[in-house]
Amino acid sequence: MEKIFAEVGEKEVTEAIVSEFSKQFLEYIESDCIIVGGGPSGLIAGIELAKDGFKTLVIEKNNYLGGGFWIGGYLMNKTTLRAPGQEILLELGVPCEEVKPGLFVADAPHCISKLIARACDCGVKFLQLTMLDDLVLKEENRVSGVVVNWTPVSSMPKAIACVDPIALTAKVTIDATGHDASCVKKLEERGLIKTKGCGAMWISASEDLVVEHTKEAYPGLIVIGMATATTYGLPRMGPTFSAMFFSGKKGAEIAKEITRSYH
Ligand code: 48H
Repeated sequence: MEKIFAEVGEKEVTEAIVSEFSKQFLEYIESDCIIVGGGPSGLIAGIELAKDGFKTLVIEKNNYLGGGFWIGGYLMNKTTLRAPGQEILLELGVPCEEVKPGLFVADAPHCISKLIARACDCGVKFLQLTMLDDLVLKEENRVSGVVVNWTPVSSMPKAIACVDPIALTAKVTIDATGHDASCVKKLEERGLIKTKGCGAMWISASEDLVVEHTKEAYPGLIVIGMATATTYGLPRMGPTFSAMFFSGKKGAEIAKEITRSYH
């Protein structure tokens, strides 16, 4: 039989995966920025940082990237954006339709797949199935990275899963974990910050407030996206996503400043 595919076997395939993964993992033990959460806000922040040459790692607890952006609302996969969010879709090459003045609709799978592809093109690296377990807190209570474990470890009985997590360091960390605000909650557990919880839905107020409150919530930790609403008690916006984009972009600019002045 004439063979179509290259003469490569089991050993070489396993070797390729282990050596390339290890090489990247070693390189990213120390990053400029670690983004926890690979939803829309985290991906946009990653794009903005990586395209300007900042070494950026996204930690995502699920296998898939994209967070809550695969779907619009109520299991319907049309997403909405209020102007000027459509400008970002245009930059990404995602078609959208203006259904009412200032209200745009697009296919959610198209939006998220383009966002993921753009993040990869810009050089963002990812660790999937990796869960935030804790923060690295040093230098007089400054967040200096994250402590992570494989997601499956958290769903195994303690008796057989006594697996210690490991630390990854960064000049700046971004909490992009959506409603969970997982990084900020780790500070709250230690009495270092007090979260207010996400408020009720109020679309016209919510998105501006989320962008306005996107900031360094604690030295070394920036909060973006829905994690901002959870942290500061802001109203929710439901299935509309422009604030996730603009908050991600603002968070990236703050991260660049912090990284540049880091020593
Ligand atoms: C690793 C984690 C951990 C952890 C969570 O939920 P997301 O899509 O978050 P945003 O802020 O980028 O976008 C929010 C948007 O999707 C949304 O929910 C809106 C607009 N809601 C409005 C409303 O009214 O409800 O993505 C967060 C990502 C997910 O992929 C999680 O799996 C991941 O973070 N994540 N990753 N370690 N501890 N916690």
